[in-house]
Amino acid sequence: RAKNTAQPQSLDSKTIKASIVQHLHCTLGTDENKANNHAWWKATCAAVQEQVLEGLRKTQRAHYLNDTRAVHYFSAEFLMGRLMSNNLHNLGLFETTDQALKELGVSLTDIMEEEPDMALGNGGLGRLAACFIDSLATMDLPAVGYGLHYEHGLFRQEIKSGAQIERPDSWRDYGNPWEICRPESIQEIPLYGYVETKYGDKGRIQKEWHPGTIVKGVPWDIPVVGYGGKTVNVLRLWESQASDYFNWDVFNAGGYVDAQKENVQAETISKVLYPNDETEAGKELRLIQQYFFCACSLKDIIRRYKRAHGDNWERFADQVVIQLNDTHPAIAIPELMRILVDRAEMDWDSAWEICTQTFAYTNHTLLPEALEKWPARMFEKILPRHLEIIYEINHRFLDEVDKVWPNDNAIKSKLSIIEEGNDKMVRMGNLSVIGSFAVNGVAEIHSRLVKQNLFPEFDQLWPGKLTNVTNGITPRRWLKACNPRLSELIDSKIGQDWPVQLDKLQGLADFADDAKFQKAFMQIKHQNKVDLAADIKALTGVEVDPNAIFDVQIKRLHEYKRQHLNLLHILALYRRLLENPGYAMTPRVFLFGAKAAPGYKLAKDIIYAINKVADKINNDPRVNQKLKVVFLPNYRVSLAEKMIPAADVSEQISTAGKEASGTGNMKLALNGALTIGTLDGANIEIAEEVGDDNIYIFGLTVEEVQALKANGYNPYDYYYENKELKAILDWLETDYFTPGKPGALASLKHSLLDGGDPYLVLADFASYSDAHKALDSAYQDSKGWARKAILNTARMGKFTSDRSIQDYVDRIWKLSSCKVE
Ligand code: 26R
Repeated sequence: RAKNTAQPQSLDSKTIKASIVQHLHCTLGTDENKANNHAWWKATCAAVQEQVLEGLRKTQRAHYLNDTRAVHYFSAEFLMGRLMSNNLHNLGLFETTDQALKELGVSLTDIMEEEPDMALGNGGLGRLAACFIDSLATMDLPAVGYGLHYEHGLFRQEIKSGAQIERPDSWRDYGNPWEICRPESIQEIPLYGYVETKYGDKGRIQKEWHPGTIVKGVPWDIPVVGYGGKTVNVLRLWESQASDYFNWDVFNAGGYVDAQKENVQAETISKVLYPNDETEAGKELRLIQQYFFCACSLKDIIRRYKRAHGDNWERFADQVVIQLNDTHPAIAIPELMRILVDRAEMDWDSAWEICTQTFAYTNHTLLPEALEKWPARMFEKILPRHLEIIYEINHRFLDEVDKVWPNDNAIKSKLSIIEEGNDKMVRMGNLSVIGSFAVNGVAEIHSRLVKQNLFPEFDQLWPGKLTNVTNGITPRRWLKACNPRLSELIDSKIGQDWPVQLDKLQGLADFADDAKFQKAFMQIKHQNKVDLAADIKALTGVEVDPNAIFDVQIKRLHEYKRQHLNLLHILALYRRLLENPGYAMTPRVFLFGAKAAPGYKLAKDIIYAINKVADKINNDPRVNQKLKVVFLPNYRVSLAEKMIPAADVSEQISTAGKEASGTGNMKLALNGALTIGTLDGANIEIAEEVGDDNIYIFGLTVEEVQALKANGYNPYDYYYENKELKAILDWLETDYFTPGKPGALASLKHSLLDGGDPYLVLADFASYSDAHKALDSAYQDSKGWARKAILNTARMGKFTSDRSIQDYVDRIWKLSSCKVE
């Protein structure tokens, strides 16, 4: 487990106060009397940023002087959320700044609400990247995050008459105080065009790519402050701009207006984050985005390497490791080959040796529709030289395959980077496995399935290359910063170093049966629920009782995550209450937060159904003392930070085998919520840690899912056999929830019956309902529940992202830490 003794440093409140006021005057051009919360927020950011930049300078100097090996985390997404609270906590300046602002008559909590979320990611994969760079800095590891500087992050969700509407997210409209533009590190990136074959001396064939256009990559650096404030790494995000150089001719020919058209095209590249989660769309612009940020980042890495090592490539793989966050940056593999072979004129084998010692790849999903494939023809148009290189990589690889499985064409076509057919496709997963020295899944079960189902032959070909690194979350953001009440209670019992030694939470287990501690723990939960209830009222107008069980499902909307299973169970409770007003149940508030991909019809239908059912139930006086349903719009990191500390129950109910890991499951359990979940992803490891008495597991296992599907699953069997289930599904076809619009919720029923219920919602319904009954009666025993909740918090040590990062360091990256100062 990670060893880290970082302790926050301190600075006095007078100094901070002076700095904030100074920035209010000289950076914001306003004063204490005129400033609104937004101005106070910006002035405070500027004051904090001074400390951050001091750390950044020292860190960069230390890394340079020590010529450190570094990890480069390539990711199309970084879901950073807000940075103010995080930076203050990591610098150890939270209390002092709170005090300084109080003396100025300003509330820190209020001004923190001014900060827009940096929503440069879709969900799990993007947030994982953000937790990882926090841990890397905290553990004093040399690391750079590389990604795209999207002008618009994930869309803002509004709910109009129950339906999702997407609005653009403009997080930088009023400036981002944390980022620094680095024009001195601009890169130029070629695209399109054709390849010329030349015959050089000694008969050597030289390839020259004549690009059709060139775009400029402008780097923006976001400092990443480690806990304790010593190491400050950077997240470098690339923005696309038109290259002046390329527009020169058009411009001189009097084409000022045409030149502006070129600008628009170039600037489109980093304009917007694709909002698809787990469904590949094969859009040209997305491939260009991927190449653009990988090419910029590689040039940046090579420039830095050459500054220390000149033209000698021998030490490149000793100094540089690149982690590919899914296949989105896999194009970096042929790009590095192109640089080495075409530009550095290295022989193929030496270049390939360097490549395959540099890259490592993380797989985040097994869903077939999420596995990236690009039409070879599209590839040829945008990146003609890269397609040639991929063919060459593939040719040499298939020769190796032939040595192991002679003349086996079936295996060759399965392992080939190219999927043959009318429209040839480039399989980015295969390219990633072939071009990397390590491949990992993100939870034990997921990694087992990667080996057994996704890449079994690769596992045979290269034993040991496929491995597991279970995901984690940063306890700084997901406990210390978001749940200050609980953090203080924990400090008082086990000391203050748990944020960097999360195993120490085990010490809380000693108090799991202590009546006083139970009371304090549950009172904090109650206070957090009171706060959330106020937010719910303000955001939706719905009143909820903090004495009810707060049951939370927060994650992207997807059939495999089964928000509709949750909804069917809510309908069952509603029906039971209508049929039997005395039906024994603890009052319950079901809370949802979820964005649907804009093109995912059924996901949007599920959001609509949740909202319509919520409307009906919340306004039905026969049940609304016992049952409430709330869909909180625009789920995002900053909303998660409010919901998680207030949750009693965590819904982790994906079909077994489909959720690679999940990380929300870890955040909720860490904050004392009990999981109701399937044996899927990291739920399995959470159950191992907390113990069977402290989690509600239900449903089919991976093996049972496979068996049921193999035997021919028929959802109608469950429909006709379970009267309650039938009544609920039929209810959806009436106009009970959508007066005057019968059938408005029917698509849900149809997907579960005629649609074949691909995620086995009906098969798991009865077991899910039973688990909820067990959970409800457990809640009746308040001491018993308090004990379970405390043990959840106490036993989450394994899931700190510091442990994940230590696993990567030991097993994949082989990095050493570098102390700053
Ligand atoms: C190809 C494109 C459309 C696309 C595919 C998949 C875009 C985005 C994704 C998101 C996937 C890769 C993702 O976020 N996966 C999640 O990764 C988390 C971190 O490892 C896991 O916890 C979670 O289980 C998994 O769904």
